[in-house]
Amino acid sequence: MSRYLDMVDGPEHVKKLTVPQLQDLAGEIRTELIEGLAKGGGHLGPNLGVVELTIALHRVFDTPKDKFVWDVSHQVYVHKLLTGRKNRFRTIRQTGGLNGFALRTESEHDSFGAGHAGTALSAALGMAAARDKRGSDENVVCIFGDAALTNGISFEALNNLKPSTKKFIGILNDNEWSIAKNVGAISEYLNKLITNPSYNKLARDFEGFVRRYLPKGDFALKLAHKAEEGVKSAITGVTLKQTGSLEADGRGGQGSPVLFEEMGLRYLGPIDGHNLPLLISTLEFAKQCDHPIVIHVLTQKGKGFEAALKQPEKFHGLGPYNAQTGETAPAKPGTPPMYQDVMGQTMVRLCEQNGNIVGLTAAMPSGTGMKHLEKARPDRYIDVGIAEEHGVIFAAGMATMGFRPVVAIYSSFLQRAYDCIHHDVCLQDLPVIFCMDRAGLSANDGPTHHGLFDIAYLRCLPNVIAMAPANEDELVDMMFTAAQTNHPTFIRYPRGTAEGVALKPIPLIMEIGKAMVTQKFADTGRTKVALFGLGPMHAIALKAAAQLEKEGYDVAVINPRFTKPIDAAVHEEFARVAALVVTLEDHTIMGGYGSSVLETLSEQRVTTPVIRIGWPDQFVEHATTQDELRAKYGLSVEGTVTKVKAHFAKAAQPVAA
Ligand SMILES: Cc1ncc(C[n+]2csc(CCOP(=O)(O)OP(=O)(O)O)c2C)c(N)n1
Repeated sequence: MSRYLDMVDGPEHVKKLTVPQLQDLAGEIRTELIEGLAKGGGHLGPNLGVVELTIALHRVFDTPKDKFVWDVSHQVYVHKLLTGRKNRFRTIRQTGGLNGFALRTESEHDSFGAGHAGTALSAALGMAAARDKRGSDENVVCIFGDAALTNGISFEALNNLKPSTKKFIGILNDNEWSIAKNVGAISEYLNKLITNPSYNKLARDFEGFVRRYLPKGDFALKLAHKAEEGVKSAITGVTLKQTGSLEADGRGGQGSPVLFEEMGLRYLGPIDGHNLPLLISTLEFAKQCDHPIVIHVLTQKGKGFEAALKQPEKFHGLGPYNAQTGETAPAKPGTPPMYQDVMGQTMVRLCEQNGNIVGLTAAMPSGTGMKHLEKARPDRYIDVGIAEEHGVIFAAGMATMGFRPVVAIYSSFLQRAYDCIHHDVCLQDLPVIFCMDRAGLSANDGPTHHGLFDIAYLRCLPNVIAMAPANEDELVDMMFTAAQTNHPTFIRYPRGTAEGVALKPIPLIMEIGKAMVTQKFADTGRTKVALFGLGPMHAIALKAAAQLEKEGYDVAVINPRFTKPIDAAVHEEFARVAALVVTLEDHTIMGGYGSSVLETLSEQRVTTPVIRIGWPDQFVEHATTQDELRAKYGLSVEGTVTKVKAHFAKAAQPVAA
């Protein structure tokens, strides 16, 4: 039997199906998500949670004229399936395939790209304001999660809503989870909102609207009443805890019980986000409202897949899994540990030795490895929510009181806290330690998640010490070293498995700014090439050296370890005797480590040519594996060897007359 999904090539086809047919479509989409992602992985749980919501959105609104703005946009897979991309769906997050997030260049139905949390409300508000100014009539619908509300930017947008527009539709997709369990007062507040009996009053309020606006008000009304039951059943599914009532306005006064209303948004909800007819009628209603409105929708992360329901954190985003059981393959014996786990386990060791160490994550306990600390030393572990700026300034505050906070944030997410690094940490020269995971590529996530800019954005800031370990043992050394510096200290390391070297029982405290010479010149009289391989590129430099030696070169390999301060003496020493210097970094070439080598050598009047190997001055696309992208852009053994040989081949050519 053919599927309704096969008939849907665009949102116009969603509009042709009856509600029961759409309910069947929801089931088909769930199957497609579960089966389609099994091979390559992806954000399964969040997408299973928004199936009915996305269908209802496309049933009621008309993209691309109407604009959907999704926060983070990791939950747009269903939207992709319904907007002409279903035939390419199984290529998602793979080389040449669909991107895992909303991407303006991928489809006219993706009105705003994202990957970082907390941007949707601002972007949508900007669109609504632009629409009002130009006098057009498209609807702007912003879909944001409960964890997006832990982010400051979301509140900046809400604060600015009233003066910005009269028409705006927000959908709060509340599933109680961030990647891990959502944290903080806002999440407790949302819980109170759900469990508070005053929602009945709100539902009655909705009733009045429905009577006034909808021709088939009776039908919608029945649904609204069902909503109340629906909410309760949804609540049982979502296992909400009763967190107290909201008799007043949540601030101790006797005004509106709902914060959103104070911000200028009419609040509707909570409603069951898996009840398709209810969602459709509520969105129809929202469409006709001539004032900003927010609909509080309760959904279940992982809905329809037992394994995902049981383990929402694991199924937020994962690699390949068994489509029947949800099982994932265990790591092959002998696989090196993940850098993130080495970092988390080292935190536990550091805390044992130093009573002032605390670990901080911005909603990423598993991704950063801080979960190890959470488990072993909950008293030393802090999750601030998706709040990178706050987290960095919070750490700065703790540092003024004698603590040594270790802030573990992915390189690309830390970009958001740049001013906090500058103004609150570096300017006051506070000893905050930053562990920057995903420094380098996050291949299948793509450009929103690649961490390719941190060396450049940090090396211009005074007081910074910045390092990059070549392997997991050096990561441990660097963390112990960082705990002894009295300055802002940054450690960048890549996503995924480490090199597989043994960890020394007692970590080495490194001399700040000192490189390590791994392989000296053999002084055989052959052409000398000095390879400076930073971080994970050190291993590539070593392999390239072996090949170049076979080709007749005399090759030295240096592990720079520090990008600030760089070891000027070692760079000068090797550059003076080499015929060619090659710098290798898992970072954009523009302003990165290689640039600092060029500056240093120029200052020392060393004129040896320098080839910089790194990522080009463009946003690098997503791909199935990091190795594919490294090969494509020449950050590989072959790429290095080819560039070196090409350099000398060109040098040997006679100069044209
Ligand atoms: C600035 C930033 N920090 C952290 C992340 C990592 N991250 C991706 S999704 C997510 C949780 C989102 O939760 P929510 O908005 O409630 O959506 P849900 O997945 O629950 O549907 C986090 C922390 C990010 N994308 N951007």
